[in-house]
Amino acid sequence: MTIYQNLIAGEWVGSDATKNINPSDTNEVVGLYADGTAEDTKNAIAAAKAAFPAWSRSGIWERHVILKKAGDEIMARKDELGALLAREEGKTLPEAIGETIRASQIFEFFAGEALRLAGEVIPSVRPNIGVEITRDPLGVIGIITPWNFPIAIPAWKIAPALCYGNTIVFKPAELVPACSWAIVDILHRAGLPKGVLNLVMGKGSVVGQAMLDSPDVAGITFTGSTGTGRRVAAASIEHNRKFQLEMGGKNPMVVLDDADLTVAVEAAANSGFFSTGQRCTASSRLIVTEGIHDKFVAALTQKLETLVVDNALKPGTHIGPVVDEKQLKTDTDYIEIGRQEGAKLAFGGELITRETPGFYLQPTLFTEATNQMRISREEIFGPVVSVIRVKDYEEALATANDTPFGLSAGIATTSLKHATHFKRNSEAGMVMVNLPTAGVDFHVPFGGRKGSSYGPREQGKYAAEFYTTVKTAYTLA
Ligand code: UN1
Repeated sequence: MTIYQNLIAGEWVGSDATKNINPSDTNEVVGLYADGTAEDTKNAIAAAKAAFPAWSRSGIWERHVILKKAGDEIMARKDELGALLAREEGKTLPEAIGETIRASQIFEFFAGEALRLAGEVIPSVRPNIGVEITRDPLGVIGIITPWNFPIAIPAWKIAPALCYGNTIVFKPAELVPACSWAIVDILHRAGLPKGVLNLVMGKGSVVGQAMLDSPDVAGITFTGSTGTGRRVAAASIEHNRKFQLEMGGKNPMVVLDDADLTVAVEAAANSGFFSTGQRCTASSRLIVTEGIHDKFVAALTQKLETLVVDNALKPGTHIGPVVDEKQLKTDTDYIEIGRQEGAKLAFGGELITRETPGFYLQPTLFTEATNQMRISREEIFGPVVSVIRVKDYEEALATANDTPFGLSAGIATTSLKHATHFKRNSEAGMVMVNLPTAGVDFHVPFGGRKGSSYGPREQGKYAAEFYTTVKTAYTLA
């Protein structure tokens, strides 16, 4: 079997490899992907550092052309790359193709942004002096991405990093190297100069650690677990390095008595269970007022009965497998915890077998949960959702905000008053009215508050906040 290698200083290197396994069919090896070492990582950082002066001064047209070519090729290959994504991560083929399209759109967006770089010219408070405010790139950016969005998250970190003139050392999640390899191959062939984008696949404890330890990495952008995020933060402060973290969520969706029941059930089913609940924007707490509670639970349960859990590539599958055995164990452990805490298992909770051996779990719904239970406070990252009954809107809002996280929050209501109040008072970075908490646009800011995020927002033109540093220049005229 071919080994998909790391790209360091414009050369494909590496002979030791790890198997990339399909979670829908664990007999299938998606491919062999290089296992980078600390030495590889150091070489990649050195290459990125050497490539920075020229790339940071490259013309914006060159950046535009390369980003645009990448966006176009990803779109042209959306079905093939989508299938690869579904095979390595386990989300359904339509979801995977949708994510691939999103990655393409992100490259197209930043291809455009490259042509719109601008600064400000401001008169000084002193006579005969002009002030210019510009944005400089940071330098070498370390990119560390999670397994749940194998193509979109790499795209939304790589595209702005390049657009604003940075060079990159990129470490994708060990579970999903295939889409990352494909993006890097596309950008390499699109004409990126040597060393501008380096790919080091491998273990977090080896490759990630070498990135954290390097004084030559000027910024790290990380999406993943809260624990690793804290390590990135501590190591980055040590090196006076800029860092951006996107971590967990325990996103609430409030359902009020006046909600349109169909809208509420669709939004809850989508954000709780699609992508197997493996999204940091998933709603895992459904906070439902008394008057609609029983009707809502009955309708949601009915909906869950119709959802097909099966091989991600099979037409008709709504929910693919859990990503791997470790995550499956976390999910089933939490289901046990929920039972012991006294929540009522209203649907699911069981492992299922399908034609192909994989990590299949029923969508699982707990009712009669409280907001203090561990299943309501800790991020599970699986298809496990709890329903919390509340008296009225005020209690719903307070419960929604009573969480260590603050990424996304939703409300299902037909009341303008409550929708408006919720948008103003929700302590989350993103608020959704009559929409799922997950599934965001690619051209507007993404990020959260409290324990969910740290540093500037990602995506859209707000991405410049992280990927550049501001310079103020004074000139005596
Ligand atoms: C989405 O909900 O469309 O890891 C995106 C995650 C997020 C991305 C969610 N960073 O789930």
